[in-house]
Amino acid sequence: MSLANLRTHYTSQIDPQQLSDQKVTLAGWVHEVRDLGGICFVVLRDREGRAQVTLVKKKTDPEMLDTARKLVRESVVSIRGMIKPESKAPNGYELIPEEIILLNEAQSPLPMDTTGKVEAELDTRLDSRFIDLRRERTTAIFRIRHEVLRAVRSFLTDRGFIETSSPKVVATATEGGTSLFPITYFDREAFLNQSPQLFKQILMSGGLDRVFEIGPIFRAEEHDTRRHLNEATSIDIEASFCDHFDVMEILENMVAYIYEQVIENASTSLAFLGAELKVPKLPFLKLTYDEAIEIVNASSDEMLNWGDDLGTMAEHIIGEHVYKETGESHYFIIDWPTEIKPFYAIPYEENPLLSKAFDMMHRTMELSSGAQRVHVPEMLIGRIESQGLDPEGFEFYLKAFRYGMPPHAGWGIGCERLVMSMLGVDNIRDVVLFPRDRRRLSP
Ligand code: AMO
Repeated sequence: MSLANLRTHYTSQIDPQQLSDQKVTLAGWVHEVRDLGGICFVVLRDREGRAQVTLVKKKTDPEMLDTARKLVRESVVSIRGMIKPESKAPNGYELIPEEIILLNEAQSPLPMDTTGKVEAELDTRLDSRFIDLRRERTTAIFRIRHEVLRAVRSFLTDRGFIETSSPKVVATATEGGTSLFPITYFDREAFLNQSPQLFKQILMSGGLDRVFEIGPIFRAEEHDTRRHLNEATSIDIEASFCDHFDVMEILENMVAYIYEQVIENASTSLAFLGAELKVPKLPFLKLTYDEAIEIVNASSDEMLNWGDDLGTMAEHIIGEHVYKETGESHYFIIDWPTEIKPFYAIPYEENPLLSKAFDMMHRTMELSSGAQRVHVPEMLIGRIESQGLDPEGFEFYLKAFRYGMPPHAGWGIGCERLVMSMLGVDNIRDVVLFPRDRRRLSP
C-alpha cells in the first residue's frame, strides 16, 4: 500500500455536511479508547484536532471491533471509513470505520499523560518532549512561534531587508569575553558565536544596506533563571544610513505587526493557551536611562542593587510603573551610559558619556537591545580598548570599517523572550523545543 493512501484528510478538513456518507481516511494517534458495552469509541488525534470513530457492536465486523478494543493509547493508526454528521462529536462528525490499520503500537505505560488530566512537571515534559508535543497546548506554542517568525520574515522583507546567515563558529567574542563556549576547531581554539553582531555590521560595508538574520546565539552564562537559555534564537537586523531612532521605529512596528498576525492566523492556538493578545499601541514609550533610575529610586525603600545594569528587581519596578501609567507593556529605555554598553554603540557627539543605545522592554524583561553603531575606525579602536579588549583580535572586523563604512544601526530581539512575553508563559524553556540550559544537554 502506498503511504499516501494512509491519510486523505486531517481531522479538521472535514465538512460533515459536504462529506456526509463519503469515505475518508484519517491517520494519527489513538488518543482514547472507550468501550461502553454495546458501543466502542476510538478518539483519533492528529496535528489539527480529534475525530471520534464509532463502532456499534452489532453492526461492526467482530475482527475490526477486536482490533479497536485492543488499541493501546498513543499507537499510530490509519482508519478508513464513512463520515456521519454528529453534533455531539468533535468537529461535528463521527467516522464509521471500514478498516483500521495499526501502523505502530505504543508501549505502555507512557512516559507521561497526554490527555491534559494530569499536569506533568516541566522537566518530565522536556525529557519526553515528543510525547509532550502530542498535547494541544504544547503544539500551540510552536505554531505561534512559527507565525511569529513568518511575520518577521514578511515584515522585514517588505521593508527591503535581505535575509542573511553568519557563522556560528568564530574566533572572537562580541558581547563580552566571559560568556563564551570554547570549542576545538581542528588545532585551534574557537567559540560558539554569541551574536551575529560583527558580521551583520561587516555586511553594511559590503553595501547590502539592510539585512536580517534569524539564528542561534550561544551564551555560556551560568544563569539558571526562567528567562535565560544557553542557546537562544536571535532575530537581528542591521540597516545603513539609519540612526537608533530609525531602527527603534522598525522594531516597534514589527512587534505590533507580529501581534496582529498571530491574532489573525493563530486564533485556535491562542485559545488552547487561554492567551488574549492586545496589539501594543505605537509608538512605545521612551524613557531615558536616567528617568528609569528615578522611577526605581522613587518607588520603594527596598534595597535595590542593580550594579552596572538594570537588575531584575529594577526592571520589574519600571515595567509596573509604565504599565500603570500607560496600560502598555512595551517600552524603550534609551540614552544609556556609554561605559555599560558594548563597544559598538556610538556615543552622542554632544555628550560622549551617553550612547545612542537602547533596550526594548516588556513588563519585567528585556526583549531586545540595539544601537546606532560606531562607524569610524579610530573611534571603534578606542572603544574596544576602553572595554579592556584587544583590537588585534577584531582585525577582520575593523578592516571593514577602513574602506567606506556607512553610518548604521541595528538591534537583536530574542525570539523566545518575544514568544513567552506575548503568551504570558512563565518559563522560557516552555517555548523552546529542546532547551539548552545549565543542566540540560539532552534531548
Ligand atoms: P543582547 O545581548 O542584549 O544584544 O541580546 C539581544 C536579545 O537576545 C535575547 N537573549 C537571550 N535570550 C535568552 N537567553 C539568553 N541567555 C539571552 N541572551 C540574549 C534577549 C536580548 O534582549 N548584539 C546585540 C544586539 C544588537 O545590538 O544588535 C546583542 O546581542 O531577548
